[in-house]
Amino acid sequence: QYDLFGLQQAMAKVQTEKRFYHTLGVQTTSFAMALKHGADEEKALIAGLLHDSAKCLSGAVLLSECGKYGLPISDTEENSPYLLHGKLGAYYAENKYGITDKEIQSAISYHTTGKPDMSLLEKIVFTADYIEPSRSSERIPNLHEIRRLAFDNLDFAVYQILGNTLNYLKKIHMEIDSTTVEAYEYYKNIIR
Ligand code: DGI
Ligand code: FE
Ligand code: FE
Ligand code: FE
Repeated sequence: QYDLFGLQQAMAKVQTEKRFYHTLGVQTTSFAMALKHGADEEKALIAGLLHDSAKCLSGAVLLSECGKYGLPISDTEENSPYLLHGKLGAYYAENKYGITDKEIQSAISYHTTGKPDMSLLEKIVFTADYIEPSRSSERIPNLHEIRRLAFDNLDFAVYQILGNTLNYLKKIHMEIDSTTVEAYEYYKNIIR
């Protein structure tokens, strides 16, 4: 149904080598997680492959592209334009790469901040992005545990990732998107 090889070649063209390597890792990890959790593995594969299609753009270009296509830009996104690469990536998935599926688009759109009550596909892409093989346990001390949780207790994995992310952002004094906080609070409340 999807032209996997064509889409891979398209990503290789718009990404650095390192980013493309990460992309292939997220693609395969999303696929494996879909098999484990009973999600549509084809959708997981395509969402993983396209999730960072707008990642290799400068902040200025992200802002101008979102402006051009009428995508909403929050104050936090204005201050940290890289947050827009999910939303713009979802737009590109539909309009550059012909992916009309709304579930795939949404998984791409929310892969950076997460959100409360994510769909299974959204949780898979959000988590696969964090645990794919090229992520380093030197930078993420509990990576091994999260990799196991990704297959055994997905909601708990999502909770751990959001907790790590918030701690990291606080440590480096970055502005935190309200969606990231809402997602964390939501998963904190449902894991027990
Ligand atoms: O694009 P990737 O690097 O593969 O991964 P990603 O899209 O999940 O982006 C990860 C970065 O996003 C990481 O440095 C943390 C950051 N991030 C997540 N939530 C927020 C955030 N940055 C800001 N400023 N605010 C947030 O709420
Ligand atoms: Fe990303
Ligand atoms: Fe992520
Ligand atoms: Fe990514």
